Amino acid sequence: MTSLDEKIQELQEIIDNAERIVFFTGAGVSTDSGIPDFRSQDGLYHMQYDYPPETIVSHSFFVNQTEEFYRFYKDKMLALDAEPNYTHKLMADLEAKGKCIGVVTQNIDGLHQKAGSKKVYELHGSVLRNYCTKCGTFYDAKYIKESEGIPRCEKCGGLIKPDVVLYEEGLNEEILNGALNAIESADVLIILGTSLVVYPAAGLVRYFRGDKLVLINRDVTPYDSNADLLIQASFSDVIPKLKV
Ligand code: CNA
Repeated sequence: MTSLDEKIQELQEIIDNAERIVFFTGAGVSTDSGIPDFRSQDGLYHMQYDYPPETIVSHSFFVNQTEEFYRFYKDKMLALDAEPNYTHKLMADLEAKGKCIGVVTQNIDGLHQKAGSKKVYELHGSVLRNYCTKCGTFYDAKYIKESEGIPRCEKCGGLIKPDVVLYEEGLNEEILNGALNAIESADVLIILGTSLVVYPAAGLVRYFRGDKLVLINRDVTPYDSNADLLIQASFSDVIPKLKV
């Protein structure tokens, strides 16, 4: 049985020898920044609401129960004070060093960019961008957070919608293609902090054709047996030990 230290050493060697790393991330990379994920023990699925989170962050719920949607969304998904942690920073540092060619993320919190990552493919959009559904006027996340009840456009009174891909909505094709190209041209794919059960996003990892598939996650995922290196641990026990 390989110890955690040996696995971290192996990961360090993979990173040192890599030329085109792509990271594929999920909500787990932001839990150390204080943003709850969906499926962990402390995640949003284990908290008690009138509806499951999956139902609330769906297109039909947004349309039919807009006030309830925004109550949950502002309370649980808009963490404007959150700061990037060591996991976001590792990816940004590897990009600055020319070793990372992109971060494909399911996250909507903007923390990869805040950490300094430039090539970020946000499969599910971002809470930082919001648009009036009538006239298209842009609003920042602070405007949404500070609005009373349902946020409305100052210009035309239209309903404002976050630029976030809700359940039942399709992914942006340009972003999807960019993410696919990055994954296909990577020599190392490092998957972090995702349960890999939300499709079509999770299916993208199947397009990897490179040398090493690394999976770091606290809980089991359906892709564990595909990994060349599987590290089942908390990021706090792994990432700070790596050198860029
Ligand atoms: P998920 O299904 O909640 O899975 C998260 C995974 O991360 C779990 O398997 C955990 O084991 C693992 N994990 C959590 N914390 C740690 C840690 N500290 N160390 C190691 N592993 C950890 O989340 P997914 O991203 O897979 O699900 C996709 C959804 C969640 C996307 O549509 C996101 O938009 C959505 N989401 C995003 C955010 C965000 O942007 N920060 C927050 C909550 C939900």
